Amino acid sequence: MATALIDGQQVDFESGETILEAAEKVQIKIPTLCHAEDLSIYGGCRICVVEIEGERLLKPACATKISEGMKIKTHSPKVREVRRNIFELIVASHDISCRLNCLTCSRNQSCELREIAADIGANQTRFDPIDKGYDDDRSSVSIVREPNKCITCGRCIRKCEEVQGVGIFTMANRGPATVLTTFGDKGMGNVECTNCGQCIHACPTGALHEVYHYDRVWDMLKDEDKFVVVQTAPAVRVALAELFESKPGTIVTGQMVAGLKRLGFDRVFDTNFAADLTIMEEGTELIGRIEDGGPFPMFTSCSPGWIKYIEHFYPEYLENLSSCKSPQQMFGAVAKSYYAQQHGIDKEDMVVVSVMPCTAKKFESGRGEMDQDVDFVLTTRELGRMVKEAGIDLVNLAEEDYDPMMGESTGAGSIFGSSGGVMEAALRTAYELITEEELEELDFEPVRGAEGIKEAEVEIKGMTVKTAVASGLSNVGQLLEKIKNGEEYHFVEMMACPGGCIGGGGQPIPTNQETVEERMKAIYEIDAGKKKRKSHQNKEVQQLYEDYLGAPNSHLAHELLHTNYIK
Ligand code: HC0
Repeated sequence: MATALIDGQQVDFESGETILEAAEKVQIKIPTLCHAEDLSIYGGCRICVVEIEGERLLKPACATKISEGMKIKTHSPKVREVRRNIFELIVASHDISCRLNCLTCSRNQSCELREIAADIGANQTRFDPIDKGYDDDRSSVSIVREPNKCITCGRCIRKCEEVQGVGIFTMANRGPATVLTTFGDKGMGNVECTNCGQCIHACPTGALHEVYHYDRVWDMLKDEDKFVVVQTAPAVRVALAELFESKPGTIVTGQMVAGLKRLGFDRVFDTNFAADLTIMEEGTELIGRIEDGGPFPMFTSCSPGWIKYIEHFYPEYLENLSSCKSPQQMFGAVAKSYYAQQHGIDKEDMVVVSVMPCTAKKFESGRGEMDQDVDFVLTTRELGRMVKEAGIDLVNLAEEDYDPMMGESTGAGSIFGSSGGVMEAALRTAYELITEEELEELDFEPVRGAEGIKEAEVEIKGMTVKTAVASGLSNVGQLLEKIKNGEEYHFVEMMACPGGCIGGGGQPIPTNQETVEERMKAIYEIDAGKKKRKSHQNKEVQQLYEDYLGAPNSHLAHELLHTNYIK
């Protein structure tokens, strides 16, 4: 082990470590901007410069390897002066209205520029801001890009390319005119964007954010002629509290239901109910394919970012997708038919709102295949804004229950929010339906956890069912390549976001490896705490089949709950 000195502290390091990594070990925080742990090193912004004894030029700590005997100063007068100058130049090239409109920016609570200003002791901005004068990119139904707020740190470019394997962004122009844009400047809605929203998590400022639906939802809530119902996705309840200063993984299911009732929703329902319904449909479809010999692998179809990915990059596999709509869409279809009919509500007067961890759900709800069954999609962040606007102290509310008929869920429905959850939920049900025996061990450990690709084999009635799970689109791409090269699976779960929906593009900022793991633990805690942990035990789902749909995969079920994505 080699040693060096950082601000007089001796630090031991392994070969290949950067100055930034070594400094962390001795509790020295060097400010960074273009650097992110899950991305490759760029070294472009220079905020992390440090002084190395014997070297004339300052070096970026994120991109410089530490070596034996180095003497490094992280906040010498020279370093502090240069950092402040760099910061002032970055701010000058940032949105001219930033200083005036900071309060209304989407990142007013989490802007990294503000954090850095505090970290480097910035106390002036001497340069006049440049008016870049770019138009906002509002071509996407999921994501807005505000180029004037972009500081060209390149984090969204690397996130989209390296983590998601897509790569819709590029830098254009040179010098102060440098701007981040989409290829050919076509706009995010006109390129191969999957709407996953991971770029929003990568962005340090408010240059990227979701298309807001919350003002429209406020309008609906005050319209007395509308019957407004809301559904909450599995992953929202384990993340929402982060917006109210609670730790990642704090479970606020009952408080969230109480908060939604206070906001004025006529009924508060659970997407987890629809997740159980999805398992009845998808499990039956899988059993059918096992009996009929394929087509294999059967791919899950609930992640809309994954659907867009396969449409753009692997259309030859579209027929392998399960024909099931996602739980969000199944919920909308059932609410506007079964629930409306049972309660004498005119479908035209019903407004279905979803609260999702996902920006791509906004795109999904408007797809031609979906009959406008979901009217508005709020991200977890947008729900947080509404709750704050209403002055509700969410985390301290007394817990309330979901409304009946579409509010019950099992542990299987709950785990949909985590990578591997749909697979595990489907296997619990498929096993019992095929064997007609009770499944003793419900936890399928090999498909749990945050790794990008997981595989498992399950014995069901003498047959080895081969499964795989991938989350994060570059992992999805890798698994598809493996399949293309001849690897055979029966059932494959694909989720666009790293870690599954709990890492979705609509979740609180920051969403990173640590927050994802805490949310994941909470999801399995919810499952373990449920009396019923298999979707086919859901009494309200059983009632829905008895009163309305008939049986899984029935004609009516197909009409309402299934679709096809065509090349
Ligand atoms: Fe899903 Fe999800 S995609 S798991 O199937 O993101 O249930 O629809 O709600 O949480 O959005 C279910 C659906 C969700 C989560 C979402 C995600």
